Amino acid sequence: MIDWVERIRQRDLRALARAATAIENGTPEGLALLADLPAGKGLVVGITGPPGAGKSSLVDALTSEIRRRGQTVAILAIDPSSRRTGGAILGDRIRMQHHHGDGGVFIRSMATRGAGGGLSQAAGNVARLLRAADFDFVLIETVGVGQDEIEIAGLAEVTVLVLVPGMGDDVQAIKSGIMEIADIYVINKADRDGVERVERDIRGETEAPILRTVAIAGTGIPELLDAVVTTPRKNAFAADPVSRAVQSLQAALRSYEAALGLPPGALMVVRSSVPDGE
Ligand SMILES: Nc1nc2c(ncn2[C@@H]2O[C@H](COP(=O)(O)OP(=O)(O)OP(=O)(O)O)[C@@H](O)[C@H]2O)c(=O)[nH]1
Ligand SMILES: [Mg+2]
Repeated sequence: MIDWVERIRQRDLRALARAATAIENGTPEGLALLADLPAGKGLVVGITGPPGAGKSSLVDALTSEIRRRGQTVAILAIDPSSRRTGGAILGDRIRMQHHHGDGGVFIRSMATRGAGGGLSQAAGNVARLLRAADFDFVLIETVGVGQDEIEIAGLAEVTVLVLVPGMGDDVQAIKSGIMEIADIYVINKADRDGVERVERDIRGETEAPILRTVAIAGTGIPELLDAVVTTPRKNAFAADPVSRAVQSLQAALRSYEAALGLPPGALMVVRSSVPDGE
């Protein structure tokens, strides 16, 4: 396992893939590994927004720009389980394929599990793994449905909300939820009609930067990456952890959520140092 930590820190892509599976499945090896991982220093960026807004296309374009700048990136694409059969993950994989074979890019897809999305536990732990691997960036794509986008904001240090022209009243509809958690707004598909309208709607709700992109043409991507790196980081990964020995992680999380009214941020599973039998 020590050996694994070293390989992960060196961004050995095969070791990373195996470790991610172990962590996702919550195997004893996976949990033990989590306890041994360093924090890392890469910037964790959440990319969220409604289905089909162009999140994967943006992640793809950002990846190309990051590589152009000589930096490395890990991508975590998260899909609510209910959408998995829709082939979205497969679609993401195919789109990203031209980064395949590039040692500076690691791509991982996962479905959320369990009640309440389950995003925070498995995805949070895999995000920790990717961060420990010392990529310059960890990009996390999640679909803006239900609770997941709120949880992504707890996990990411910078959250990008992707919207598109023609959303009209939809901006009002999502206002109460995701609008509040965004550090940067992107109006993607800016090649379409209705950009001004949606920008006006957003402008009324926030002081955060609003950028326009055409992900499939690479337009606005350098500017978006500049905005991402200059946005003050939220301390999701640096925050003092609340720690407690528990019998059941799930039950403890529920009680924290109920008590604090907040979704959990990055989860750190620490191995018990109490010898067996005590
Ligand atoms: N015209 C136009 N089409 C775009 C742009 N960006 C993405 N698309 C197209 O929009 C569709 C959806 O793009 P994706 O990147 O898969 O969107 P997504 O938000 O990841 O979708 P889900 O993960 O399924 O929610 C694809 O057909 C893209 O080619 C853009 O800037 N302009
Ligand atoms: Mg996608």
